[in-house]
Amino acid sequence: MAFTLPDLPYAHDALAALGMSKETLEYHHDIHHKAYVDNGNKLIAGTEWENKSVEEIVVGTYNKTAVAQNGIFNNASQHWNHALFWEIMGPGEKAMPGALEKALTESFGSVAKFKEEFSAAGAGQFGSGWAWLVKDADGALKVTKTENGVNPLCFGQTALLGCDVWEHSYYIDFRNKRPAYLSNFLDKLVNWEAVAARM
Ligand code: MN3
Repeated sequence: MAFTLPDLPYAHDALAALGMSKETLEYHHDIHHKAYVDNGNKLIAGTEWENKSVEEIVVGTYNKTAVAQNGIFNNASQHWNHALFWEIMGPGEKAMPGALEKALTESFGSVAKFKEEFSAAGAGQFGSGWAWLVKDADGALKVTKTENGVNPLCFGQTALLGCDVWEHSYYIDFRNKRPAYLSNFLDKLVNWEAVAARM
């Protein structure tokens, strides 16, 4: 089915005091994410993917060698990634639900250790990509990183949290300081209620 650009779940200036400016969200949501939606729609028109869900398209076109499938994958996957990214940030209360705190402590030793591991994954992704907190098929929580638009659906994992580490996500607000962007993301931007709801 045709992709649709979701509205941001908050105003464009709602995260400015937390380190993600109105200008970043105007470029990132209104221009970058919209381009993935528009290009994806052009590429799936008239193909076998036209009436499939975005999840089916991501899984079905991942790692295929045909150039046309690659283009569809990149745009579909980035559309899915960004829809998740907007959802797991927010301007409101940032308390972490107890169930999530317990799960992170069990898997990583502490919430602080989880944050360290997540930041290291994002900072260590060479070039464009994403850092993730995922739930594996066996229920274990893990930190991963992926290149370009690849996402956890490709590996049968449930994405609980994703952070865009493409330069367009942080260059306006943090210039080249990706580690500072990542720690700000974890400490100020993540809506942990939304992350817990994905468990
Ligand atoms: Mn992006």
